[in-house]
Amino acid sequence: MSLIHTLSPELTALRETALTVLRSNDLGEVTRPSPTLYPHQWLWDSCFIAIGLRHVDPARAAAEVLSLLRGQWPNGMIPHVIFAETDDFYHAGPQRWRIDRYVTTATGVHTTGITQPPMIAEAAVRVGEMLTPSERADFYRELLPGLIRFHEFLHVERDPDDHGLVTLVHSWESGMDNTPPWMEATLPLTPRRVKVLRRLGTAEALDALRRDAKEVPPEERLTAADLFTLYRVVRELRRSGYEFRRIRETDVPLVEDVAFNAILVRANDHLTEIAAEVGVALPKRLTRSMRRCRAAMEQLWSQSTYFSRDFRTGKLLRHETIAGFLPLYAGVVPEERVDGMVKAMTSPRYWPGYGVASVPTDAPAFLPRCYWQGPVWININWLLADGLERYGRHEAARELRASILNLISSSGQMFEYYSPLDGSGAGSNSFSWTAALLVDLLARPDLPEIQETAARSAARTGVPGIPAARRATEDDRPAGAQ
Ligand code: 2M8
Repeated sequence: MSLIHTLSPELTALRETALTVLRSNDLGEVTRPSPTLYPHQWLWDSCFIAIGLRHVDPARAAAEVLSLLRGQWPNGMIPHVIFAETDDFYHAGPQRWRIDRYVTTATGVHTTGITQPPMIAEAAVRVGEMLTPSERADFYRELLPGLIRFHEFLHVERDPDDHGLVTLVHSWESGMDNTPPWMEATLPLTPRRVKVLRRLGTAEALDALRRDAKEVPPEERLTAADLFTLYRVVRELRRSGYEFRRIRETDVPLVEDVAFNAILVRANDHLTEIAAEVGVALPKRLTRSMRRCRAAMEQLWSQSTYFSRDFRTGKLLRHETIAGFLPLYAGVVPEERVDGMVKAMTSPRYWPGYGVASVPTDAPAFLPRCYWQGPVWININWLLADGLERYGRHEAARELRASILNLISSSGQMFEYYSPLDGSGAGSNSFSWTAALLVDLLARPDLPEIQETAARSAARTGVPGIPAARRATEDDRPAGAQ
């Protein structure tokens, strides 16, 4: 498919690298996140992948989105992973979940027993933009019944007390597996043998038992102690038959996750748009839940940011993370808060020069190359840029996209995540959503302005993509920050 702008030779080569990654991870009608670490289909990965693929092959992108329905559960849940048949090396494969004891999925495929951020409606609308009106109507009609059931599942099964907010039962549902609020919420479930090893200061011994750190150094992943705790949560979920009313009787962490709910609010808007376009009326109960969810986001605000909340205690989990900015993407932030949030996001605490970090650089948990404990993730930065734009902060959005462009082009490779301090790549390489969202960035109509901003920042500072706001607030660092 042709691009709006002619790319420079460097960007043409970078785009080709991205397309090669997408091709090599293509399993037919689904795309795996990466060749070794993630050999199956993940829910939100497929959505971000479709957002990139739409520029190359819109029909294939639509198929990527629709393929998620293969795994739908009878209760409407769309699972976080649909397992490919061939693999047996993924560290949390079908044997951990044993879902066949409890359900039969839409097409009999094996899946996990949890879900992931509901990016499907967003992906559908973005893919829809690239289809002809009649292709789009067909695509929407095929997707809609399953998508409605998924949103109903979230609002009913996962909000049984009518709080308005949806509750997650595993940090893997948040997609941000080891961010500090989730690790705090999960700590009480630490298995006894892990506690003993921790006490003895020998928890690293567990690294020998983990399968996820064969391709990626363990220090770039969550700790073995955290990983084995997450496996224990899976065991508890399995024993509860994956039913929320039973899960809530256990000590499984239950979190009203701010990022997930923000994505859901936006997805609800998209769902409404999709249904209207094909003349389908959404169930009344669902539209009521959608309104309540949007309004309930306000309960997550405190002083200067939004936090996730513990479902059982009703207490906010007061760890600042990038998730606190996603209400901008949802469009639920009152205008008087926006400048403060943008200032925080573009300050060196979050944005020391290479995109917005997942955890602020002065937080005790911050580790620049460790998974969701500090690195820059391209998908969340994509959501943030979109949120900035929604609020008319076009310059900040452009700076952010320029920074991401510089970040990916400086390594020339599609890493899973990058250090916010020096831009070095970490985690898995040949990572699909990095590739797909780069393709999306390069297809933007405002690419020339983004490139100009990127070139200016790099030339002026020597550091790719330092935002204007940072220069203005160089002295803003909180006392005690490094
Ligand atoms: C990571 O999570 C999986 C478990 O779901 C894992 O570590 O094995 C997360 O980064 C998640 O957000 C992502 O969807 C998944 C696949 O890329 O990997």
